[in-house]
Amino acid sequence: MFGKKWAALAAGVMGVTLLTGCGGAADSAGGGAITLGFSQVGAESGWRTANTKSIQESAKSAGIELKFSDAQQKQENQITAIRSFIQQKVKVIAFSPVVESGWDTVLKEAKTAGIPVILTDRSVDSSDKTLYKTFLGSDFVAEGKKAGEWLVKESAAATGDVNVVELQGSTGSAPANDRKKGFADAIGSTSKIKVVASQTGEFTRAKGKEVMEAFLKSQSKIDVLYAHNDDMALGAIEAIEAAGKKPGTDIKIVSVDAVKDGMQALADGKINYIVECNPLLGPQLMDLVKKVSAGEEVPARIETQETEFDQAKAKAALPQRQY
Ligand code: GYE
Repeated sequence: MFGKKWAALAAGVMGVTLLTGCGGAADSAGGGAITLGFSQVGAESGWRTANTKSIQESAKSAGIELKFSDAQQKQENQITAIRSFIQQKVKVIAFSPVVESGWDTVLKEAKTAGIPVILTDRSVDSSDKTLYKTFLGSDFVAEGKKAGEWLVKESAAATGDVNVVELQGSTGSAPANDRKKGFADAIGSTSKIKVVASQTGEFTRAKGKEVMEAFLKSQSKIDVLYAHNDDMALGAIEAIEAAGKKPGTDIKIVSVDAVKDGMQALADGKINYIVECNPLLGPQLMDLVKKVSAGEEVPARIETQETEFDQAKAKAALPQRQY
């Protein structure tokens, strides 16, 4: 009953074998898996770990051959990785830029080599928009604004000054620049809300803890901590507790990301509000890689869908949280 089908299938397989057997050059130029060179920022946070996993898993299920490189927070490592991808003649290059500035030269090299570039998660400040095909990621200004708007509401009844300390992300990165700006814009018209200290915590727990310890020593009154990501907030919580204060009560905390550990601290009452930033960009990225390598047009900007969490919403969402 299946005889004919099997015969046809076998012939097909043989055909493919024959084609690949005598057409090596044609194979590497056209057929075969798409190769994607991806340069990641590093492994600084829970967000980043979830992002890396999403990219690796979705490349696998999309049948895309992934060349993954970890820049360990250094722009020069990313530039080296991109140059090596160009040399290896990958089909598409994607990367999440550590900082916003200084990309024009290497992006021009990719363009000259005819390799399309996709920016994921973070953008660059190049004025020449033809240097990359699209930018897939969040609106970080909007995230900072949501954090600020929450604080304005939260402080509505306050009669005196509301003193805020800010833990910024990695210096020069798009999320640090934009989350600072969005927050400042939102609290701008409320003069009682004052950012009394602002310093980088490099998006890590260890640095968040260290800088918060310094804030607690140098500031006589801290009402609120605004952390540009959950990991820094989690480090700061340790510092606050070690100083004999109650995070979430004595010092209110608002952060960005909504990774599992952050959501747990929110559900436990140690954080007060989290603005979500979605790291699961892999499936959308692989879709774009396929389109771009087929020469199809793609939108210049693709924004991630996100929400916000208060303590009750975090409790409800935690059991299904993937990362
Ligand atoms: O919020 C932070 C990570 O670029 C959106 O980088 C990303 C940020 C994220 O280290 O946790």
